[in-house]
Amino acid sequence: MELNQCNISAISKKVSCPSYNRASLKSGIIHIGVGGFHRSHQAYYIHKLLEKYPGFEWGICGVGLRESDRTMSQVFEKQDCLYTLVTQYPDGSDKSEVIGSIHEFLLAVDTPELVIDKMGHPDTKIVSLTITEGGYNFNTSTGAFNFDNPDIKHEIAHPNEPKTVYGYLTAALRIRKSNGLPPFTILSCDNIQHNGHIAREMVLSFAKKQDAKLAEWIAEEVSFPNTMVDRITPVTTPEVIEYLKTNYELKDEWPVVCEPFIQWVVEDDFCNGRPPLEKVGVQIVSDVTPYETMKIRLLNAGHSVLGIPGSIHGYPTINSCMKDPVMATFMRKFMDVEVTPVLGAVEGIDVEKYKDNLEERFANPNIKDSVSRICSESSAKLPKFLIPTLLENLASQGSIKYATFILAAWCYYSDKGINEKGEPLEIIDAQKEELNRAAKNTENDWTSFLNQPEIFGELPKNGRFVKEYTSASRLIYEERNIRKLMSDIL
Ligand code: CS2
Repeated sequence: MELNQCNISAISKKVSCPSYNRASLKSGIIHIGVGGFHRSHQAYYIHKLLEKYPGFEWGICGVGLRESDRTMSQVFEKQDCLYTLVTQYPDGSDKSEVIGSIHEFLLAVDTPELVIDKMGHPDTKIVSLTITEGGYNFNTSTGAFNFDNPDIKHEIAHPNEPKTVYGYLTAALRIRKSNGLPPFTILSCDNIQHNGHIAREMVLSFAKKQDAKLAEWIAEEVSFPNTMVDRITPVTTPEVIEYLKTNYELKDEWPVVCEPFIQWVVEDDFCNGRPPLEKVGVQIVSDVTPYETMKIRLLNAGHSVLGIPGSIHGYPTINSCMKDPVMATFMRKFMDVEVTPVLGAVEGIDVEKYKDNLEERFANPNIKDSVSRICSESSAKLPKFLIPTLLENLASQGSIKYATFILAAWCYYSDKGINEKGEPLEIIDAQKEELNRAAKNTENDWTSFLNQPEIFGELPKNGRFVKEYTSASRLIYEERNIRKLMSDIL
């Protein structure tokens, strides 16, 4: 049975399907960057609202900005934007549901004017984003907007020919302003600290160059709430597609798998209304900072602390790393000894329980989150997720051995490109070449990898760190047994 709107009533009853009328949905939300995560998280919350409240009619119009979004567009075309979300429980059971909250999808490279019209339409109240760190177009070392990007240059000169998220947002806001419409909220759902502030800063830097009057209006009228998002969503594998076929006779070309845990913490700052998200478990708060710091430094850094040495040893997934008591204990010690002391208390959260819960989530045997996904874009992740913890421990004379070992292991990972079993590593990183170049000379100069100021900043000037790093690096290269070294550190 192919998944599409016509076939909904014929789909196996074991799979729940939308009970609401999708035809009457209006695109209250335009979402840019429809990947697995958006579909397991925000689209799921909106689906829940649509199920619960028949009068609620906000659908999501998905937008893909890049040529690489074409596959999603083609799949959605066939499937009427429907997809199956498979939640995998630790006990091996799962729940499969067809999600219907995304009701249209536009591929901007094919129909740029449709995307602008949609965003400029009175029904649009929110434009949300999961465009990854790279999509924000800031210089990682200075944090400033990157005006050297050729697409940005083009958009500044030709405001009616948008290419990036900035061109689209300003083109649509310009229309709204001149039509006397209220703006939309720009809702960043990326894993970046202060994601709303960053989105605001970047949009304003761009708009000021393009149209100063518009920039003023945006500064006054548009809200950019900060949000913290959380749900582990591994890359969809062919096995999942097969699983749906065999178990439910359902043909879905691009389902999504996720863990049962879900969290969304959002600041209550919406300039043009918002869905009653709190009714489906979203935490609406006045300041998201403590939640995001905790999440990024424990969950995301914890993931890297498993994923980097795990890759080197030859474990394929995070749950396989967690099965190894050496890796699991190393990760917990990192959280207890290095993160917790500098994190301090988080209001309303029992940090010990949060960490226990993380261990269970990471160990979920059915999630099979690949180490390559976790290690992807480490050059953007580690400076935000791990290095701040290290710097704070250096300042307070705290422990640095776990975090430092991970940085030295990352050098080895970037240098060798194979694991200790001799198998090739799948390295996904925009800085892959630079990382490899910096790492290559390690055996002549133990700290050569640290000569990347945009990643390590002032860290290489700290004698205590350099000493610890040098000894970790030497051991990793000379002994070639990452697991044994980790066990020695415990
Ligand atoms: C992972 C995240 O890629 C990573 O660094 O840690 O994708 C993680 O799975 C999510 O943030 C969980 O919410």
